[in-house]
Amino acid sequence: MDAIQMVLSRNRMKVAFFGRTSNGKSAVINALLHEKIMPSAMGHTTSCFCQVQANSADEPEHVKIEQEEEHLELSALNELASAHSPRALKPRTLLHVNMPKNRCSLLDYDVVLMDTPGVDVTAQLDDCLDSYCMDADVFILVLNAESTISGVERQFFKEVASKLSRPNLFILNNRWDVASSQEPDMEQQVRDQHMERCIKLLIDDLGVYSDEEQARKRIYHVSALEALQLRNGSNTNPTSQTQERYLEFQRFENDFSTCLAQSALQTKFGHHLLSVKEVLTELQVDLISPLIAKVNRLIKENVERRKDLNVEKEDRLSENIREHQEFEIVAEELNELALNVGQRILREQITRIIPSAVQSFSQPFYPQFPRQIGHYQRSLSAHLDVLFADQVLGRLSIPIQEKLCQLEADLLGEPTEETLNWQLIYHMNCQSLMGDFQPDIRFRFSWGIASLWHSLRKKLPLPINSLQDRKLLNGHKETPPAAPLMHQSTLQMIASLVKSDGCLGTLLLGGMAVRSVGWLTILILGSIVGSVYTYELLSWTPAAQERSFKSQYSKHLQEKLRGTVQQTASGFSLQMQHQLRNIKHLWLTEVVESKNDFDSRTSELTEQIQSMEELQLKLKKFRDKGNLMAIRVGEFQERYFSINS
Ligand SMILES: Nc1nc2c(ncn2[C@@H]2O[C@H](COP(=O)(O)OP(=O)(O)OP(=O)(O)O)[C@@H](O)[C@H]2O)c(=O)[nH]1
Ligand SMILES: [Mg+2]
Repeated sequence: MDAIQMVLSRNRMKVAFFGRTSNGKSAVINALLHEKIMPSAMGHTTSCFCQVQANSADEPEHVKIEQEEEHLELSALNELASAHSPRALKPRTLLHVNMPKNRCSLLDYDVVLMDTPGVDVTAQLDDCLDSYCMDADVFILVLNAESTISGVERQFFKEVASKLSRPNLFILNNRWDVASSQEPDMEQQVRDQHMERCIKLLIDDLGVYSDEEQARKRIYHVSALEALQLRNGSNTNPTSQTQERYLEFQRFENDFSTCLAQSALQTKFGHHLLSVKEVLTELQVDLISPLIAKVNRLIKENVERRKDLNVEKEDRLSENIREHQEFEIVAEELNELALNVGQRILREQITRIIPSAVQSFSQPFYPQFPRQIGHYQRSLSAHLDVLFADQVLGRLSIPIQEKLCQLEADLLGEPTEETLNWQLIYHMNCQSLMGDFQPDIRFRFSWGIASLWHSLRKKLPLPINSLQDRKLLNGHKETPPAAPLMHQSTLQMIASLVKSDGCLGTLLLGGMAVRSVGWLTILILGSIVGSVYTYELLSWTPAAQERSFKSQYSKHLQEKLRGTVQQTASGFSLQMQHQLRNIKHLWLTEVVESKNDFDSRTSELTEQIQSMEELQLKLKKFRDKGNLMAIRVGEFQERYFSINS
């Protein structure tokens, strides 16, 4: 009972007492309560259905008529429930008798005792029986041992048995004290007769038991009156027969309590037990097992995903190594391009483009105005600057940029804005290179001594002091030449002859010639020279002077540029390498980002796998607990429910 009380949610167990009038139903209840609570007297006494139950802790004992709010004193019970009282309630009424729990241990177990009017009265009250009594867990038939079981009682319980399948039924042959004392010699025979009839009722008429032994255990010969007297202290000196009957009453009380407990287990706890088993099965089949399977599948999927990710990472690493090797090859090619092609372009500019570009340069040339020549030179320089820049851009910068774009596209997917806009920086600035240019466009007779001297002077290093600090035609000042290295005395003599611009020198040389070849020869030669001189003088037009200027300009510029080819090409290479470094930096950043992304995805997957494994472990523990609980429930069921079955 304690166990049931702990487990059940205080659902009350009902015990209904039936029997003919004056058989002692109310007396039995009073004996169970250890005091005379219910009206009990000779003749028809209990006038209505009386439900004795424990009240809530803070409520005083009281009686209450069903459907009414008023709480009446317990003493009103005798007036309301006794058919002998003028205020007796009608048989259909239900009266609640609320007692403190501590008045009777049975009430403390939330048992409701239903006292009823005699079956000779209640037989007519089918509807009341149905609503007040048919939900009882235990039925107690109180017979009068002085007589035998009546047809009314038999009929009544047949109806009960037809409405309930195998009701828990106890039969009390009450008033055994009176019955056994009337015919002491016949006691055993009477007892056997009662027993036989009751067994027949239980097995044959009602069919609640199939086994005679089982039926026999539910039949008692008691004296409720004696039991009450012993319990309330009014009989302090019981006879051995009284004690014997009291022992049987106690046996009934004990069996009835056990049955009540069993009934409680079956009707109340049994339902919970089934629910528990059902819930455990559902949990196992519909929730835990599918969850474990699902978590298993997720773990496997994530482990596969992590494996794939690692393979992908390894592939990406190999790809990066290959990309790096390709990068180095392309970098080498580009370096080659910048240096070698750069040099070739620059050399082509010097040898081929400068002469043709200078010659094709077209702008009015006014040799008579030195300032105009300077302006002409600046324009020509600017023209060449643009031409050279275009050459470098078209033949070197664009191919290099295309290769850089391709490289970037291969490494990064697409070229960056910076590389798309990249080009070699190349400023020629011919004007500053030609800062020391000294054009000489004065007329010189090709056969003249001065001209020959000029030709010779170019081949021989001579001091030209007289030319120092002379203002040049292009507006520049002539810079002093390098010091002579050899033949100074001889060459200085010849130089002094031609320094007078051919006049004195010509006379001297002419005198020397007359003396050696004769006048006629000289005259002929003079005519020829004169004709040639005249022709050349007339041919020395501004256009011829421009051509001479351009030729000198070209040669000078070529000389200047030859020394810068290597350095300029190295500059191209440096610019290209700078851009390469930028591309490499971007690529490395992407490689690091990609690696970090792989690492973070891998660790994310690892975390997910770990948490799923933890969940799986918990689920398995939960499943094991469920299994253990199912085993315990099974054991419990076997232990407590197999008694009745
Ligand atoms: N000697 C003796 N008298 C008993 C015993 N049980 C009950 N009585 C008396 O029998 C009379 C009737 O008892 P009740 O308890 O009122 O009987 P009941 O079955 O409740 O009767 P109704 O309420 O009318 O249906 C009372 O005077 C009791 O004192 C018993 O075991 N021995
Ligand atoms: Mg009664």
